[in-house]
Amino acid sequence: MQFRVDEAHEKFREEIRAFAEKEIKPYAFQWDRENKFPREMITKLGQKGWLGLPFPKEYGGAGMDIMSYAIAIEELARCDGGCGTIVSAHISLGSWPIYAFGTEEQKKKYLVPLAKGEKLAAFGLTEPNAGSDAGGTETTAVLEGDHYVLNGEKIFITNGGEADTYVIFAVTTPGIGTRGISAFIVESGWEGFTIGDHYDKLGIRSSATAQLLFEDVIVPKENLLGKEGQGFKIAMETLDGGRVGVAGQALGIAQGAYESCMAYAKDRVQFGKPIAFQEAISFKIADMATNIRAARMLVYSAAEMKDQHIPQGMEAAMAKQFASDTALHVAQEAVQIYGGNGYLKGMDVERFYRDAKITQIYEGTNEIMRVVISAHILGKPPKKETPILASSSTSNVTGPRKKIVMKKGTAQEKVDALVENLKADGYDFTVGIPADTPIGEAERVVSAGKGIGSKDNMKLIEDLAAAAGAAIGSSRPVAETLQYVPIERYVGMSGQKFRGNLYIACGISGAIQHLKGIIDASTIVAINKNANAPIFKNCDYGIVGDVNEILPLLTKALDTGKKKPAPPMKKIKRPTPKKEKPPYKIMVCDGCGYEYDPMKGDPAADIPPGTTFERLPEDWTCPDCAEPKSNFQEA
Ligand code: COS
Repeated sequence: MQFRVDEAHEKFREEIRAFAEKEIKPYAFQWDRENKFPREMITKLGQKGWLGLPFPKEYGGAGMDIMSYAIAIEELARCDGGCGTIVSAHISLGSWPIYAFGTEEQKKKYLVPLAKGEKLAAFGLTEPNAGSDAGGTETTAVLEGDHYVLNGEKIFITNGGEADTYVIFAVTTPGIGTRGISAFIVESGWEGFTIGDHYDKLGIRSSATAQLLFEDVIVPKENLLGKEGQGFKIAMETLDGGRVGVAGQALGIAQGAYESCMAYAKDRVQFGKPIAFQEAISFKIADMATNIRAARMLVYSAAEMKDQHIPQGMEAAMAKQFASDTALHVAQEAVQIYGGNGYLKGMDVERFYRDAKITQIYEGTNEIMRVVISAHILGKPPKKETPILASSSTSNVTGPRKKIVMKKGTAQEKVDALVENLKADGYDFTVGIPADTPIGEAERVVSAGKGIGSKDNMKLIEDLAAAAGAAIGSSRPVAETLQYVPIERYVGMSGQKFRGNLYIACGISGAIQHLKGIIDASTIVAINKNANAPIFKNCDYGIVGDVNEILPLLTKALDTGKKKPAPPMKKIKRPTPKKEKPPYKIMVCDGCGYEYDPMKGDPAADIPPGTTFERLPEDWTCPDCAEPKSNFQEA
């Protein structure tokens, strides 16, 4: 294995370190505290050409190597982990796949402004049901003539809401697993593409992370990146390369924390000498330095391999895993060396400690890194031959649900249909519970999300709760940020869990953190004007409509005057899950009974795995008896 960092690289380090010391370090505390995206600093980085650092000059880049890129991310993160994240996601995740897989037209149109720093990029792979198991993608792109129609949701997207260009992964051929996923270039501002929740994070708070929502977004055919079905490989190869960036970021965080605590340890005197010279501390420093050096070797050697076009998937995973573990350990020890001072807000080691944690989690958890590394060493574990059904529309966070969503008809018709269904399920609206019943004990809850709008509209929730005989709940932002209800009324993963029968979610989009709090509800009703809101995939009954219009009608329909006290709660039974049918047709040869398997294709006839029956060439014949394609019947 070769390894070198030459003078030119060290000169470049000096340059970018000087930039980070001047443009990042003084502001990092404020950006962290205010969760503020450093737009001005990013513009300056772009003007220096560093947002296109590893791309060729002909595409607007700086034409530098991957080693310089790793050094750049390290130096930015040495002052602020979040800034490392922004740039690494822009270069490695958002821009690189366009460079590596884009057509000449796509590169000219999208890569050039990204590399010049005129635009910012993001990468949309993760979904509620597709995190480490990226093959579980549920976002769909359906080809209709000269365009695809994109529908779905992406979560935890770095640069989400700040970026202009997004590389998005979606299923184009359902039912065939990873081979049915394709990649697309999507622009911000396209109709139906909206930014959902911005996350309030533990660390890397200067970087923006948001949810992306796609509702019937028209994506021109020419924005398909690579070929149809190539998306998973594009994602995997992008992540393989991108891990050099995260590893560099982790290394920078470790370096920053190390330098800071060393300076403190030399200055702080206890028992008559600087604590740096107390053995307990000097040994910590020795261990930190050793681990940082080992991490640096791993990061730079993976970068060098990439520069020399040597496959580096395993080495990048090793670098990411080791450097991120080092970052967290070093930052933790740095806080320890600072003692009580290190526990205070405003101390850089406190921020480094929080920033470090994410590097063990994102762009592939360290557990996945070990899967990648061991698969390189041992080969892939054997897989079952059964077709992988893409976790289709039936999979959701809240378990099996009826998903009867009323989109058409007048508001009154939708409300009438909902009330009829609820009564048929056994709900008695002549009885009720007090509005302030603790969420964990309530049989029914009417809950408000951000979609409720202004505080005055809480009257709509109060009226509906009274008419439905329910307690009042809310999503987290409504209780915590907007403070429309007391904090103990907030339902969700980190709030109160609803275990009763009926949950009516009003203006709640259905972030996974909220849905985890209502998993045990017998019946979930969703009312939201965004037909694509994730809550609809997680509800039994849904009304697509404006809360201002629907809630008064529903209140009127459920109002039975003064409620009798509800009897002790009896749990209403939930629907049982339906058996999943393969999402493709099962086609069988009339002549010999051979069943065509899209997961296998027909290698002898050069038909690749992942080809559905419909896409087989018309002159294709049965591999067993040579009957023509037209003699196949649906089983
Ligand atoms: N480069 C190129 N192709 C790859 C690849 C890689 N690194 N890893 C897998 N592939 C290909 C395989 O060769 C296989 O191709 P064929 O269908 O032609 O055989 C296909 O992709 C599916 O591979 P596999 O069956 O190994 O996929 P799995 O679903 O088992 O996933 C892991 C493998 C776990 C490695 C993958 O899902 C992964 O990396 N997950 C983490 C995702 C991640 O980092 N998420 C973080 C959010 S994004 S910021």
